[in-house]
Amino acid sequence: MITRNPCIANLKAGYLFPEIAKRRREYAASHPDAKIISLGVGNTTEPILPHINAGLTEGARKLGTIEGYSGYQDEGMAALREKISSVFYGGKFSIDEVFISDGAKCDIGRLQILFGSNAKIAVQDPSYPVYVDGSVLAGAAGGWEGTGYAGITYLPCTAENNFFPNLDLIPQNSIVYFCSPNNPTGAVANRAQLSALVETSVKKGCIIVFDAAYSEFIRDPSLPKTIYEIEGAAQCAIEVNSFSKPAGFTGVRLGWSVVPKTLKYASGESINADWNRIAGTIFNGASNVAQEGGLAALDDEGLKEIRKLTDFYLGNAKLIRDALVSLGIKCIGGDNSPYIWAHFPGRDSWEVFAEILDKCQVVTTPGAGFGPAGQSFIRFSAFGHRADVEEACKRLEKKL
Ligand code: PL4
Repeated sequence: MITRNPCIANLKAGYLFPEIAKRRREYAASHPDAKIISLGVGNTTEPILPHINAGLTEGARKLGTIEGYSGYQDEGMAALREKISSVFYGGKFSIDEVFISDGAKCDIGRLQILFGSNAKIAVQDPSYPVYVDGSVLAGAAGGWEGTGYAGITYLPCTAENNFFPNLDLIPQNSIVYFCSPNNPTGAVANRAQLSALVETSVKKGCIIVFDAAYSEFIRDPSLPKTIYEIEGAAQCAIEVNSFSKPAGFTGVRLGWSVVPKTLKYASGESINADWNRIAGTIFNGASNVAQEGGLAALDDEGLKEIRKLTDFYLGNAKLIRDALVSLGIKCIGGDNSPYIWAHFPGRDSWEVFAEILDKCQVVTTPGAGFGPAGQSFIRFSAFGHRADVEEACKRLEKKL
């Protein structure tokens, strides 16, 4: 018989989001009359807006015609790669530095294969669980050690440091996962902070994996929407991004990664060339239909729809944050991000999760699920229908 992959055995718990779904199901089973509202998983709820949807429909129609049919498009449509470079990066990157993906999470997994089991990892704590769990699966954990993984350095992001980590903790020659606007805290790093991150990474020989999946929620014009607004970033950063949240493509599946040709290993070899090799070997490209939708999302009309959709979710975020603040609960996030990070000092976050579910029939996400520094926090997601969010806020105000 084959033996179990020890990397899987190294995982310390199940994946967070299925665990939330399981607890919701268990609660529903024992409370059949409860009208449960989810402010838990960050899953989009609103229909794709008409212009972008027409792009998807047109993509499907074209596939049924001899002149419009297309098959494999491994690295993605050239037109979409060009459009991404021009819309998000001022045309700074050539199309062979922009790789179309089936979503940011999928590319993060492939990046973990790229960097392999010898990589030293640094993550913001708390952070999107895929950075740690995926690294463990790729063998980068280096074994289990007490409350953490040897080989993975947690960078605490707490109220005391304004949710921006102490960069001195970043190990030399490591892969640094950094997410801004942040999931789960909702904090957005400012220009000075990102400049310090880039400077530190260059000095220490690190590569930043910058997750900008929520960049379209930024409303404060002084806040960088991409790491490449920072000088020197093309020497030390890969950026992953996604159409999931801004265009409602969580189910459609479309994203991209930027891997500049200026990125090098210690040996001087090209990271871009290796990424091309990985992508070409274990990925067969994003759906052509999704890519046509992505093209529509990035023209003038599509960008207006992205603004409208993200404004809608930010409206939800304001309602949730106002409701929590009215209860005297300290919160951050929700202004340039769809997540609100609420503090329940001295409390266990799974216990608070259970209390909110029990008293309000509202599903949230316990902060401890995102890392040790998430203890005593709850993440509220602003993805939901407006009527559900309003009802959830009423229940929180009345019953919490
Ligand atoms: C539940 C920082 C959500 N099943 O859709 P993708 O793959 O382009 O993007 C996923 C993603 C990437 N980067 C960040 C994210 O927060 C997310 C989505 N996170 C959440 O509630 O934290 C959805 C989670 C989904 C999952 O496991 O990703």
